[in-house]
Amino acid sequence: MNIEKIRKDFPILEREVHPGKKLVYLDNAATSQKPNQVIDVISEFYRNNNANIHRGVHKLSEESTEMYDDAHTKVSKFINADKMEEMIFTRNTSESINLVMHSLVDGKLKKGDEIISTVMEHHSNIVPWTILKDKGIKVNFVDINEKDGILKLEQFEELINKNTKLVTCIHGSNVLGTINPVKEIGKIAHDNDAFFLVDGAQSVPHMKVDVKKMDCDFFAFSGHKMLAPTGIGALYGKEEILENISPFMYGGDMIKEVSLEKSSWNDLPWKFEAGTSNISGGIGLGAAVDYLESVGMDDIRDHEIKLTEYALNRLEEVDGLKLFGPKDMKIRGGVVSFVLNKVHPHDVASIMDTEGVAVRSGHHCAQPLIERLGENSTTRASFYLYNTKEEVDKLIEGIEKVKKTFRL
Ligand code: 7TS
Repeated sequence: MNIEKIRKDFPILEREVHPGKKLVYLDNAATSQKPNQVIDVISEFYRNNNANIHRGVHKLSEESTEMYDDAHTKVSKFINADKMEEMIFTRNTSESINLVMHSLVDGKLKKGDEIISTVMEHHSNIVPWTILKDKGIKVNFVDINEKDGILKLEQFEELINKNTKLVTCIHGSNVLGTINPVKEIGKIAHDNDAFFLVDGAQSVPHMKVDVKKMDCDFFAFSGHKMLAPTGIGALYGKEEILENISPFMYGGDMIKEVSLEKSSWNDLPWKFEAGTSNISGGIGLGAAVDYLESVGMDDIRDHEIKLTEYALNRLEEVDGLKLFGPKDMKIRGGVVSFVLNKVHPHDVASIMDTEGVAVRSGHHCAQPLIERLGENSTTRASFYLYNTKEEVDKLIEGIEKVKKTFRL
């Protein structure tokens, strides 16, 4: 991988964020930066092709329809889905998970049913399930091993029973970096006739994902974390399941026929895409997939492993710094969370910012996990394909500045 060449594709990386301080962007788990190849495709679409899709017979409508539909095909191939019918575009991971929840609640989930999730989840894979308490649906949570932040797998077997209708888990943790053994977890779900939903927000951008090998029923992810614009996300679902569950939203484009008495639903995936879609966003997501494939997902993963190992080694040498998550890079992504003595993570992040280093501090929308770790918040650096070892050094220099400021 030629990092220098890759960096030239991302104009924002040239920015100075404070006088003399160039941007060191280490907040990729929150959102990624965008390459010219994605920015240009979107602006070209608006300059040349813009029209609504699936309704006009005029030239522009045909072009934009083809571009939008092609993006579904690209994204479905990217995660090795069988066909574009299994690829629904949404706004983001949160909407994808909400779609599954609403569709299952309408006919597949009833009072007395149970769901298994984990304490490692982002709020977007906790809240849609815990609100079902009002409907008499219970959620059980698999715990983590405190020492290295990996799931206690045996608890899936212990918690599952004939009432369990859904098992769900995060693929890559946005706090610990842990990559979960989704294939094994999916097998436990299917052996017990439960659906299996994976939150892939932090895995798809960073590694090769194969939904067929994983054998999940649903797989949710966000475009904005994988070089695409905000406001576009995706939900993969197995065709036979999508055919058999209710739509999430109703209205234009998701119907086949409408009378004043009843309606019938459009073919997949459009049954789940009501109203005018984020057409340019979808096309941008297709361009992001092209870009990631041109670099190579295996190379991106290797690069992130090297950077993370380097960062962990350097951070381990910092006195008073506590690190979270597994050490084994086979089960870890490029996310590094830490706390530094008693310095509040917001102070750490603010001082880092004065050096141009962008990191996130807080609970990372995973409050139950942060609490489970015995913390109120952490500071988090998260890497992507354009980050360098020199930027990791800047992170360490930032931490040294924090220590000096607080006389540690
Ligand atoms: N799931 C995981 C694992 C995530 O990391 C996030 C966002 C989401 C779901 C929600 O994604 P959205 O696109 O619907 O917002 N995570 C983070 C983060 O770690 N910092 O900012 C957003």
